Formats: sequence, C-alpha cells, structure tokens
Amino acid sequence: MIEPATAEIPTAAQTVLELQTQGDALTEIQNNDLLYSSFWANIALAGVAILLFVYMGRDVEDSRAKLIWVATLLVPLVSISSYIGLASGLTVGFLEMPSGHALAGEGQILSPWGRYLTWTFSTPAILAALGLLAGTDFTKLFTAITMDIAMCITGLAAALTNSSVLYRWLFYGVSCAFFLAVVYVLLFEWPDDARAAGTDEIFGTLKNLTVVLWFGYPVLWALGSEGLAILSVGATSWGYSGLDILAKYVFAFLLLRWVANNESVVASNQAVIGGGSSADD
Ligand code: RET
Repeated sequence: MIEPATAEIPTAAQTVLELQTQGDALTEIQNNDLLYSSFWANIALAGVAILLFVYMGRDVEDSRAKLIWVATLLVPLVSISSYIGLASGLTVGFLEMPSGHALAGEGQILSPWGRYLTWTFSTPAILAALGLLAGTDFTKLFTAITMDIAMCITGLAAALTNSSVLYRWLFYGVSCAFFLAVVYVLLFEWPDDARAAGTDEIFGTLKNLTVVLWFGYPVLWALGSEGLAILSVGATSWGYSGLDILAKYVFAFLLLRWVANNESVVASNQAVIGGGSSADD
C-alpha cells in the first residue's frame, strides 16, 4: 500500500509553523534602529523627491522629454512603495541559512527580500531614462532592460535560496553576469549614441555615477548578511539605502534638471523611441 504522503509532512509542517508572521517581522524591524532608520530615511526622501520632480517637470512639453521625465519619476514612486513594504514587514522574511554560510545555525535571519523584487521595477526605469537620454535604439534599450531584470530576479533568488550555500553563490554569479551585460551597454554602446544625440556631456556624468554606484550593490551583497556576513543586517541595509540615495535621487535630480533646461536638445533627437509625431516613430 502506498503510504500517504502526509506521513512525511510533520517536519515540513513544523518548519512552516515556525515561519514568522509579518507582525513578528515588524517587531524585529522596529527593534533594530539601524534597519528601521534606513527604511524611513528612504521613505522620507522618496516623498520629497516625488514632489520636487513633479515640480521640476511642470513645463516640459516635448514628448521624448516627457517620457524621460515619467521614467525618472517612476524611480522615487517605486522606491516609496518598496520601502513602505520593507518597513511594514510585508516584504521582509526570515531565513535559516544553509550550512557553510557564516550565519548558519544562528536561527532565523531577517531577509529584506522586497528590495531585490522592487529593483526589478526601479532599475529598468533608470535605464529607460538613460537610454532615452542617449537616444538609443529599441534593440539596445531592450537588451539593457531585460538583462537588468534578469539580474534583479537572479539576485532575489540568491538571497532566498537556503537549500545550499553553493546555490546561493551560483545565483549570485549568474546575476553578476547579467549585470556585466548592462554595464557593457552603458559603457560601450550608449556613449556613441549620446554623442550623436548631443547629450554626451550629461550622459557621461550620469553613466559614470551609475556604473560606479551600481558596482557597490554586488560588493555589498557579498560582504553583507546575505553573503559573507562581514556586515550586520542593519549595516547592510544602510549600505543599500545609502547607495539608493545616490543612485536614485541624486541621479534623477541631475537628469531632470538637465532635461528641463535642455528640452530642445532632447526634442531634436532623431532616435526612434519616444518621438512626438508618427513620422518620428
Ligand atoms: C545583486 C546581488 C547579485 C549580484 C548583483 C546584484 C546587483 C544589484 C544592483 C542593484 C541596483 C539597484 C538600484 C536600485 C535603485 O532603485 C542583486 C545585489 C550584480 C546593481 C540602482
């Protein structure tokens, strides 16, 4: 006779029962000042950035300039949602780390996995704004954005895998490979497009800011609680929040200020994406 599958389940069920609720997550987050302040600093900044960016874009009229503006505005909009998810405990879970991980056997480790999920929406918006600024073509924009989404999803997988430490790092490696594809487009494809579009100066500044800061994320993952655990959960979270502040708000502010002051340059761009008339498209 076939044994009912449930015979094996008690252990699994126990593990499931042990999983903490959102309320437990919220209590743990609130008890960790470093972590909680890192979330709230970003919620506050995202709120201010949304208002400021709406104001800065109030007179933009050209269709492509508006598209850049909307893509840029999406960055703090996604961010505020993302950080409310983290601060409330909705997108934070607890993970038992596998053997071989520095935090193995230390019980349930807090994992703010919502970060990686919401990067899937915010980073494509950043790349869309940059690609449009450079006046790139659809193929290159599609390449950068799809590689970027794959980077975020495999990064999420790396953070959530707890069957084996090796598989965590394998996902990390795959995510880094996708990241390098994004960096390639940023460093070797878009600068030429931006030169042709007459936006190379601001594009150069934003590209450098982006590439340097974005490299900080995988380094932080490797050193932080998800990776080698040299940094605490709170310190890792502040690291990401600090990088986010520069990579999102400073980036978006510089970009929007330039677009608002140089709308005609963006409008005269002959690139196929984001043009105002059907002849352009
Ligand atoms: C992870 C870990 C796996 C390897 C790599 C990563 C890269 C993440 C990056 C994130 C950028 C986020 C930004 C967010 C703004 O909202 C997922 C940390 C390569 C580059 C700019």
